[in-house]
Amino acid sequence: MAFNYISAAEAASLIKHGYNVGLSGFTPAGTAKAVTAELAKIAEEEHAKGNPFQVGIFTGASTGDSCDGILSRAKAIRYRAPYTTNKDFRTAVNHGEIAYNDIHLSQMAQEVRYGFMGKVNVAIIEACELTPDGKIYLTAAGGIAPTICRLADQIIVELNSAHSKNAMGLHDVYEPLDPPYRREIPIYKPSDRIGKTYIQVDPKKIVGVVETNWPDEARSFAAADPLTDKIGQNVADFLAADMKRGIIPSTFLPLQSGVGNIANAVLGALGRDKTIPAFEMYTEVIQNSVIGLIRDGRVKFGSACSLTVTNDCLKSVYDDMDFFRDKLVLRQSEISNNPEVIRRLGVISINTAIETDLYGNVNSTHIGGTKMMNGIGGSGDFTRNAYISIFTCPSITKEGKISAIVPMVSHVDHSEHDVNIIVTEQGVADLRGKSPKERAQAIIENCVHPDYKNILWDYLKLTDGKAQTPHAVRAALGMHAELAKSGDMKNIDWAQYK
Ligand code: 0RQ
Repeated sequence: MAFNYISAAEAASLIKHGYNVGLSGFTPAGTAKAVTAELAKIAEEEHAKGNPFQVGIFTGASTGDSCDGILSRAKAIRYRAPYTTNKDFRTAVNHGEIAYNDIHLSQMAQEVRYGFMGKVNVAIIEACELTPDGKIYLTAAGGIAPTICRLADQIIVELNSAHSKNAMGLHDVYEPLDPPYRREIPIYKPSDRIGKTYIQVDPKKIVGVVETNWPDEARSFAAADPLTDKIGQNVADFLAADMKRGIIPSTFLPLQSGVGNIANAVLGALGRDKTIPAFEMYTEVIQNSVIGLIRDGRVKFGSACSLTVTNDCLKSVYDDMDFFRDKLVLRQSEISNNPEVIRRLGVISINTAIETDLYGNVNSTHIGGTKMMNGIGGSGDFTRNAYISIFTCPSITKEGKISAIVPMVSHVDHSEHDVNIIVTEQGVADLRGKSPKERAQAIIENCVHPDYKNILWDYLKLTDGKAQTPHAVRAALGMHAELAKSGDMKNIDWAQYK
């Protein structure tokens, strides 16, 4: 079939106020970019005329500035799920301007299919190739693309020449059936392929093809510093010791690692530690560090939802596809983050906390209990189902005025029932097999910054010390209240709670 080649502005004009728009991509990788940038202009024009213009945006994870940034600045987003990292979007959410539904990334596609979020009117899919019979070849991410293609009334394809056609073959496209017909997802090792390399759509649904040359908007991360290096080394030493005592099999287990500077440092340390054998990744995001480890032979295989790498790094992968083809696969987020598969494979998860409490509850999303940072992302998918779930964070932040370890977290994303290990630059608290009181001791002794150790021991003295989970309920958020009052948690005086 001959497609209708149109400009990004023409494509954007097909999107009406009140529509729900589904986008390809996962993180800025593979996200459609050109049409949303034009959509922001339409929203601004309509707002200038006094007309309402807002849409719902459904994606795999976060996007780049061309979606969440530009659209939130244009006040064009009514509803958004499941995850974002954009600063302007965050400001808008925390001013109550956007309805943000922050959910586990593995659940996004199925919740759209189940109808929890309303209809998908338009899907915008970034592709490196499109065939006349409706085969769409994705670029650097799987996301929720097959689901939104199937459910949307109309599909717009952004054919982006900034992505090499060498991305063809990288993907494993598989959409599970919904209950009561769902079967097991037949992945028994990270490298198993169970689907097709493309999305098949009815070509008649493709209402426009927009040719672009727009590189991915993935940011690069800061180089490791002594603090992130120490956290990374603590994780590597812990895993090496667990393998030595037979808890982790000698062949090792697949790893999941979150995004960011700490995640990069952890992977760097694991790569350098030759007591850990070459390993596989069953993860959601592959960052630059993993590409380096694949080249070095330290990572044998990477299964992920996206290649969230710098553009130089992405080009180097596309240019060397003969080497990478049997070492990488990109899946949809409901497969890369699937609880059934994560538990079957025995994935070891490593994610970053904003704060943790004395009993092992973790806050990954809310500053001070109310302000959204990014969202839970995939951290819950992996933590709950991991063979060993690890959280890392610096023991203090903001020049020591904030302790990352507090009596009670101000918001819970991962509960004490799911969190196995906490790692700071101070050391490692192994919470496995421990009662809450034993966990509190391990966390204060091993992970808390020296400036806060006595403060937390003194908090425990306010409790009766006997209950299953000792708390002095009025004082439990006292360190947060002190931060709000004086700007420094260290100023807490527990006497006021006696
Ligand atoms: O503030 O930006 O002003 O410097 O939070 O903290 O230490 O730079 O760490 O960038 O790795 O982010 C948990 C937010 C950590 C992230 C979180 C302040 C701190 C700093 C950022 P500044 P860092 P990171 C994979 C899995 C949830 C989703 C997830 C995240 C800023 O890792 O969003 O895991 N995770 N997904 O100063 C006040 C505290 C604070 C604090 C840190 N206790 N109080 N501010 N900060 N702790 C990805 C996907 O799912 C796709």
